[in-house]
Amino acid sequence: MSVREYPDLETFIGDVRKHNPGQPEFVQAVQEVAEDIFDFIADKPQYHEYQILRRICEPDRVISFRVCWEDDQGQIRVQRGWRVQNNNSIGPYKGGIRFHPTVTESVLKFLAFEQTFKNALTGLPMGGGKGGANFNPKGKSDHEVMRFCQSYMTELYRHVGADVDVPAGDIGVGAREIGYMFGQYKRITNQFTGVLTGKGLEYGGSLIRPEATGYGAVYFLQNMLATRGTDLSGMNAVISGSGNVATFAAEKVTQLGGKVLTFSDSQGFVHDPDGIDQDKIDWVKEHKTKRRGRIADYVQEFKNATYHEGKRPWSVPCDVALPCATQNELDGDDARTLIANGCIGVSEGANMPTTLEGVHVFKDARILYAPGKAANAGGVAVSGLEMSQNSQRRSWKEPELQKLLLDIMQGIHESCLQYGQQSDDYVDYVRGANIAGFKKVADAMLAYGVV
Ligand code: NDP
Ligand code: 2IT
Repeated sequence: MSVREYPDLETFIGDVRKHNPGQPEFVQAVQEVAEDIFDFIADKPQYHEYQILRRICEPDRVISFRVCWEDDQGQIRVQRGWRVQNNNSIGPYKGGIRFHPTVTESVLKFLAFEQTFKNALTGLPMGGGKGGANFNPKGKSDHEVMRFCQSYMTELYRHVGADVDVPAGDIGVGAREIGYMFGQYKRITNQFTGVLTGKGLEYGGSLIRPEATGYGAVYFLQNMLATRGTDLSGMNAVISGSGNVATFAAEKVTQLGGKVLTFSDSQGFVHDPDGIDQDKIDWVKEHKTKRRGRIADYVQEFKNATYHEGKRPWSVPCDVALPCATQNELDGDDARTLIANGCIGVSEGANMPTTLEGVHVFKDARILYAPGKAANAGGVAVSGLEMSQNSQRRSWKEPELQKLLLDIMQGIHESCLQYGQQSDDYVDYVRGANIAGFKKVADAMLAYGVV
């Protein structure tokens, strides 16, 4: 028997594509990882013998179910819900829940796959999972969202648990939705356990969880800039999105002396040449998160700003960019535009916001480029700390948590340096993150034999 699973990367990806028809996002995420792993395992027969790469690209299970709910007009609505339990080799499945009309099995499989490596990078004992539904919370009343969340959890509860699978928030799922889902879980099971993270502080949530993803992405950027002897102070930053991750990333950039120039949503982007300071960020948080408005309204409030309907912010000249909205929101042309305009660092708050072509453009240009699985791991890391606090039945203090977040982001940066340093001294953070994450999960899989 040959110890090589596949003769080359193309054959392997072709096989993944064949086995996952109509799932382009999943195939894309696998390809991005496999490009580095193929090379890394070339001289390591144990990984081939146990078919680790092939096995790691097959979720442990994909659960899909019907979610029925009643809208305010008394109409019965039907949505599809999922939970993808990708890999629990190093801990219980862990990862967010996304409610968005664009959610498909492919999107959730790519997210659960990415989550597996990301969670490994944090150094905490968490496997990878992701869930969601093709439900659009926009324009829905609180009661409609509540009924949907309750219905979703009425099926999900049998598949999750504090030591089994611990969901959290993602696009369209914030504190409100987590509250409704936790309430329903508690009601059905009569158990108060750490089955979800991102909870309210009154019922087992952790301090700094809301801030953690955005802050963490900026800490990672600071770590990258430090390798070139510079920092954020005085730098112009372009940020996409205007939700949880984008607004807290903007807050940290501002605190560290940078100037934020843009926010976006699914309709377009705003450019504020005066800079989006803390007061303006607070306005965006209130407007987008609490009142669920459109970013376009920003220009009514702040008159020097301009709104660009249907466009993304990457053409605005900047020193650093933080894509914090969604997958594939930055393509090869956007990457070339950023570089031509002088951008030296990109830190991904979102999951897979850059297309494969964009990733190669960044790497070829030798700029500082951190993939989401490294840069946005701060959120799930603090989720992991929330799990620890729930198990201990204690709440840790903010300074302690702030320090842990800083340390974890620095640790991930070091792992990327360890596996991503190239002969010309360039750090390939994609390669570093892929190999460091893969190695940990793969070695645990080897220890278990064929299961
Ligand atoms: P939110 O729901 O708070 O915000 C999402 C933002 O992205 C909104 O501005 C939204 O605009 C925009 N957006 C959503 N879908 C699209 C789309 N198809 N095209 C353009 N813009 C879009 O989500 P989060 O801030 O939590 O998540 C943002 C990204 O960060 C996601 O990729 C998520 O997976 C990732 N992430 C989140 C973590 C967390 O802890 N929350 C942790 C790690 C990663 P609109 O209002 O118009 O929908
Ligand atoms: O993509 C992500 O890492 C998240 N949405 C957060 C997951 C979590 O379990 O906190």
